[in-house]
Amino acid sequence: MTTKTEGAKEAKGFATTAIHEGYHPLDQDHGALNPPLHLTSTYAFPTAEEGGRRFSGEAEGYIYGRVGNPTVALLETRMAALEGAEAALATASGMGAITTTFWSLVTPGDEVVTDLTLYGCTFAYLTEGLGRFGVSVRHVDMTNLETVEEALGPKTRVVYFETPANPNMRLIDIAAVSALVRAKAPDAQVVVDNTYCTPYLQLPLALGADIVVHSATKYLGGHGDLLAGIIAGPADLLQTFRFFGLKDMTGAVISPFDAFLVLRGLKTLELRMERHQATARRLARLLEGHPAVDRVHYPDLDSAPQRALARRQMPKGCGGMVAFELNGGYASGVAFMDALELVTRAVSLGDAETLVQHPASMTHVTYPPEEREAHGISDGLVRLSAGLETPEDLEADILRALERSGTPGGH
Ligand code: 7XF
Repeated sequence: MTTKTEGAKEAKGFATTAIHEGYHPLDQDHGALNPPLHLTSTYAFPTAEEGGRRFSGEAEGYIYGRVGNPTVALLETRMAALEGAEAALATASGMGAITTTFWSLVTPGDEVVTDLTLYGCTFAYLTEGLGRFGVSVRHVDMTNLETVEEALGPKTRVVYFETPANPNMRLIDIAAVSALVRAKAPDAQVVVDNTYCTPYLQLPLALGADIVVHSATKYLGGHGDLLAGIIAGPADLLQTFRFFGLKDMTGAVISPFDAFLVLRGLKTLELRMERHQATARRLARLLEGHPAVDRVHYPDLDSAPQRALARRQMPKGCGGMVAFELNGGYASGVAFMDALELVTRAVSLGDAETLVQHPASMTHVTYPPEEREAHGISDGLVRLSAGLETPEDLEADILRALERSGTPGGH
């Protein structure tokens, strides 16, 4: 009989890892195909002395749900394998992953260097949150390496960015920025939010980054039924994140049930990402060719300014997100959204349902209005998360909405 430990020597393909890593049914008492869901907040110690030894770190074993759970541990093992990381830590949400990372790393006087465009709550946390505790944040155009170099210094502790960025799809060169940080600010950690791509499309650690964070609420979960986050990186750092950042600073602990659902989502991640991005590419081309549309942001289009970087950094494709601006700006954007019948008006992304939202008034409303444009979030920008529906039905809905919205050129 082959057990998981004997069979797991050579590196496996992405989907095999996403389905099998860390669990073998025949290693369990009942041979259950699916990993068990351990709904427990605490664990019995065989003796008082053993309990003490676990607390002091002399003995291995579960102590309490805020520091570990077997179902959550399997998700962490699987995500570490998929990201090519030594270790991973699951959290209650993407914001839980981001805040746990920062609270573990920074102290007053430290500096954070970040890109101009970030998810709205990440922006709010860095500026309103960390700023109150003596950590300064420098927003620079990270598509320009000279600007990044100028911003780095002896106080830089974290270099943080999303690529593709939410919501405007700008790309940051992970390898180039990581090499620059190694040379100019060796004490800094490069942290990449890999939510838009997932490890199926992009592996930041292999390109030189130190840590990856995710909103697992999105593609990793994949069904719009949970909130979760992931951090992946070096084992020693992640140990601190678990026993200080997560345990003492944020308490942003994932529910074992949500960890179970993310594990289920991972089984179909490769299939779903292929379908999401095939549809996104198709919709991006449809929009680009439509007279009512002013600009489409999708890095795989022939016209995309960062196409060469996209090919290098995301060789399997650019994912399922598309952003665009209609000729009539904000008014046309909302009229278009209201005219949609199949595509759902909702924030979030990576679900089976195609979702559309208006960043300036929704996900990125946390930016001061006068600064939003400078951060690449125009008032007319509409963001679409391509779902898994029949692509022809989505195309028909979008074309109909463009016609009905009275957008200039929409007839
Ligand atoms: O705490 P969450 O699981 O919602 O994740 C926060 C988060 C972190 N990084 C990126 C790139 C994200 O997009 C998100 C969440 N974004 C959603 C959105 O843009 O629609 C949140 C809805 S307000």
